[in-house]
Amino acid sequence: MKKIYLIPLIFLLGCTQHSLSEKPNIIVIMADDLGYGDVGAYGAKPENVETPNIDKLANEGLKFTSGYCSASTCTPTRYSFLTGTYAFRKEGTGIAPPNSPAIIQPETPTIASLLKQAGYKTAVIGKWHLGLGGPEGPDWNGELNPGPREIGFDYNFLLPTTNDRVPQVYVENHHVRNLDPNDPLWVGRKKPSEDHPTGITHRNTLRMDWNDGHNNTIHNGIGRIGFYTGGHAARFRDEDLADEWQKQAEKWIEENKDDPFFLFFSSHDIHVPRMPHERFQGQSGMSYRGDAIVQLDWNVGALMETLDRLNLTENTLVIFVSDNGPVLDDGYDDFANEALNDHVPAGPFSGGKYTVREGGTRTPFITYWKGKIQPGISDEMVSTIDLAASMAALTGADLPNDGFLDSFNVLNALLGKDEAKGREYIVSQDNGRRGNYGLRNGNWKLQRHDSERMYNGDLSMKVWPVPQYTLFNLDDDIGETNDVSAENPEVFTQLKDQLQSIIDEGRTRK
Ligand code: NG6
Ligand code: CA
Repeated sequence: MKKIYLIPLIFLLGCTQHSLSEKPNIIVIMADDLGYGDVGAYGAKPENVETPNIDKLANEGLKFTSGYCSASTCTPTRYSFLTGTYAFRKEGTGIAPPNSPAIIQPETPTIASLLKQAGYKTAVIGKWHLGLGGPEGPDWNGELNPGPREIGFDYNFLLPTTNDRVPQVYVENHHVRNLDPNDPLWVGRKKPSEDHPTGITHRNTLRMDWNDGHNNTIHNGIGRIGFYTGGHAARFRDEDLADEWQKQAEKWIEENKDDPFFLFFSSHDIHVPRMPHERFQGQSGMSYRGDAIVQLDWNVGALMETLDRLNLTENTLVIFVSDNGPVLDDGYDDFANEALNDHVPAGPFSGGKYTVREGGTRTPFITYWKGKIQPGISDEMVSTIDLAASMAALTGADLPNDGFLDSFNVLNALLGKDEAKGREYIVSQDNGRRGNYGLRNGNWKLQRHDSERMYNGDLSMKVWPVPQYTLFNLDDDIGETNDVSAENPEVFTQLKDQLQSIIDEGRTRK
């Protein structure tokens, strides 16, 4: 008799384990402006910069050689990562200014809202840069609503835009943290008074000089984009951001570890102004740009230690990506160029941030899940835009038909399952709408430059005119230097048409 009861019990136990493993915790670590060649596992030399913690994820997880973000600037990549829809489909998705209203409208389905519906606790900690507040823009002294909480995040702890833009305050849920009502925060585009100190009037007081923009209000000895006054008690030091992200992430994970959780860990490193904590300054063989990579790597290690300490590592899928390719001089004199040595931020690719060359969007891309993902290297094409559909497939979440218009389920490729296929093609864009596009299909790469200036750029930030359409064969020209459109008219026409229909049809997910 006993046996009869045992069988269903074992069966039941097996089911429980199975359904538990379908809802692992999910952490997406998104770096800022980190290039393909900026970490050890992707070729950075130890004498220039060491990244043992990111390398561990790559070596013990799956390292993608064709992992992409969808745009070569921040806001459009983040928009499409969350919504699963290309940013070029929507107006107003270019680099968001300090007073940008929320770009993603409340109730828009996002990767966070679908995981929340699947029973996850959800949070975003770190850089946001997708706007806050209604059409009038953020009410810094009141409620910052809508924001992440209106699109599926239970909790947010944010740097509102980028740290070279004002203001330097944290936003926790709907409010600026530590704001003293007697010292209201004002943020604007115009100088608030004649005597307001700026990077121009008080240039000799700066700790880091600017060379392009970044010369409005000064905070912490650094000129910023935009002006602000007040909110002094709420302001932070640039040097403390990385520690704060870890502190908040650790706290939130501890509080939510009993449920499956989704954490979007959005580091500001290695975006300008690069001002790492004192303990990281001088730790790389390069400038603060290298030291910021060391700091980012510390963040990754600290987060993994937290998972280990809480016994969560084997039940957590960690995905490491960047929001766009690398840039050296991004408007501050931080000696990123001068102290580069023989480091190659974009690895074998040309271009970087702001371009539709491979260097603009092909970045480190790692999936790590102890015991579940076999260590290896994958050449499959995957993109940040696919994470929504793929995580839906993993967790059994519903993917509504009217959302996630361009997100493909590449779960098996992300998990390194045998024979699993990634995408057949990759679309990339630079900034905002009606800009420039890249389309990679197999070994072919089409560049399309629509913007009025029709420029192409490299890491020197020089721009030069190019034809509207060019074609490259990545098999023997990974640097996209030799336009072979004339020799390959059929492929050229096919890729031009394919890109046009991707744009015209309004969606690519069937
Ligand atoms: C540019 C800034 C650059 C950086 C970028 C946004 C100037 C001259 N350049 O406009 O420094 O802030 O915007 O970067 O102001 S991103 O990674 O957030 O997209
Ligand atoms: Ca960025």
